[in-house]
This record gives sequence, C-alpha cells and structure tokens, in this order.
Amino acid sequence: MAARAAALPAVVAAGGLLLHPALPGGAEKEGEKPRRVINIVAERFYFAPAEIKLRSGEVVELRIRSLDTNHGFMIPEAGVNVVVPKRGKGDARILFRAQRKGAFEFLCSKPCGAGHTLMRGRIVVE
Ligand SMILES: [Cu+2]
Repeated sequence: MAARAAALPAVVAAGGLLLHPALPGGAEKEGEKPRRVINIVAERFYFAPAEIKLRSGEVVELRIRSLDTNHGFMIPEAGVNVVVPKRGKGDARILFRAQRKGAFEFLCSKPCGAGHTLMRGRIVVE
C-alpha cells in the first residue's frame, strides 16, 4: 500500500502532473492512482490518437508529447489548458477523471502554424 500511495503525487507544479478532478464532479480520492496511462503525440497538425475512449468513472493519466514545436492541450469543458513543450523538453501530464458520459473536445491552444485549427480530437466517455 505504501508503494501505491507514493506512486503519484496529487498535484505537482507546472511541467509536472496536473491534477484535474473533473469532467465536472468529484475530488480525487487520496491514494488513488490512474488505471491507465494514455500517451498522446502532438505534431503539426494533429494529435494521435485523435479519439480516446474512456469508461465512465475511470481515472487516467494523459501524457502529451510533441514531435516538433510547442503546442497546447486544451479541454474546454473540463477547464484544462496546458502547454505541451517542444520536442525533447518533456511532456504535459494530466490526471483525468472521466466523471460523466459524453464526448469532450480537445484542441491545440497554442498557435503553431497554418493548420493549427485542425489540431483537435475528442475524449469519449462511455
Ligand atoms: Cu496549434
């Protein structure tokens, strides 16, 4: 149990793990850790995967890594907006609880070139 509790800090400052307790709803339970890590790649001008399926109630860690320049990763409905550092400078991590069913759009929030507005995808909670 001790190892489990130490696995993930609840909140780490910018550049580390950002705890996000919603899609709207409950606070994170102490000692809870994500069931899955979902790796997302950002590159001009797409996210891969562009569709992420979660089960309702599931807690996951999203790790977004850029293959080129700085990007942003925003989930408007969940109030998430983080910088995805440029290639070789680490990743952005979000602890994410799929609190309710539905489709939630994510998009690049940092202008990155001509196809910037094409950089979008969605999280589907079933
Ligand atoms: Cu962009």
